[in-house]
Amino acid sequence: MELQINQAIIREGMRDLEDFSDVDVLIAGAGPSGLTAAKYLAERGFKVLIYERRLSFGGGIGGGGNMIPKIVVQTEALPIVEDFKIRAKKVENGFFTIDPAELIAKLATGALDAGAKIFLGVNVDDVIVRDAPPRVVGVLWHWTAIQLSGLHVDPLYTHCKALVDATGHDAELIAIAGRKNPELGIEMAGEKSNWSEVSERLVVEHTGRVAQGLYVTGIAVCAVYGLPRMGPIFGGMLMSGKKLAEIIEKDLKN
Ligand code: 48F
Repeated sequence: MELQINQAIIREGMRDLEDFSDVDVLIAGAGPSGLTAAKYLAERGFKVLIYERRLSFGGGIGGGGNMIPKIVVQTEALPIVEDFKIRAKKVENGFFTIDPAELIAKLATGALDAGAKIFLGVNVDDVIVRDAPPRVVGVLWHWTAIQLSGLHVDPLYTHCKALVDATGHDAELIAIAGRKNPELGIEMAGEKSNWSEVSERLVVEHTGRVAQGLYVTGIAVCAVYGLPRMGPIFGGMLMSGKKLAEIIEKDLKN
C-alpha cells in the first residue's frame, strides 16, 4: 500500500507542477486580494496559479482585529461579499462585520471552484525579466521549507503572462523587481502610517500594472505608491482584487 500512496502523490504532484509551470496569471500571495483576483480571473477562463509561502491561506485575515475574531467591510464591497456567498452582519455606521474563518474559507473556495490552482508552501524569490521592451515573464521559486533551512538550493521557474504581487505590506516582488532591474523603472515609495478612509479608496485607485507583465493588488499597493495603510477593514482588499482582474483581462486580451 505504501508504494501505491507514494506513486499517487509523486505522479500526480509532478504532473501538476509541470502543468502549472506556464500559466496566464501567476499570483504571489493567497491573502484576500490575491484570492479575490484569482476567482474573477479564473472564471473569465484564464489559467491562474497562486503561490503561497505558508501552508494555509488567508494572509492577514485570520488575526481579525488584533486577534478579536471579526473583520470589517464597507457597503461598497458587498457585491463581492455576495459573489463569494460570505455572510456579513450589518452594524453601526454603515459597516458590516464578517467572521475571519468564514472569509478565509469562502475566498479560497471561490477561487478554487472558479478553477484557480493554489500551491502552498511556495516562496516566490525573484522575477524573470526579458528586455526590449523590458517585461516580467515569470518567477523563480523555492519551497518555503528550503528557504527556511538556509540550504543553498537553486530555485525553479514558472512562466506567466501576468505576474501579480499580492504579497502584503512589503510588496516583496515589486521591491525585488525594481531593485534588480532598474530598466523596469519601478520606484518604491514605501507605505505610510494608517489613515483607513483615505487608504481604502486610494488602494483601489492605484491597483493595476506597475511594469509590463507586473501588477499589484491589496495592501502592497501602499508600499509601491506611498499610500497610508489601513487596519482590519478588508473591503479595499476585495475591491482591489476584483479591479485587478478586470485590468488583467483587458491587457491579456489585447
Ligand atoms: O498580507 P496579506 O493578507 O495581503 P493582502 O491580500 O491583504 C492585506 C490584509 O490582510 C491586511 C490589511 C488590509 O486590511 O492591512 O494586512 O494585501 O496576504 C499576503 C500573502 O502573501 C504571502 C503571505 O504569506 C500572505 O499569505 N506571501 C508574502 N510574500 C510571499 C508570499 C512570497 N514571496 N511568496 C509567496 N507568498
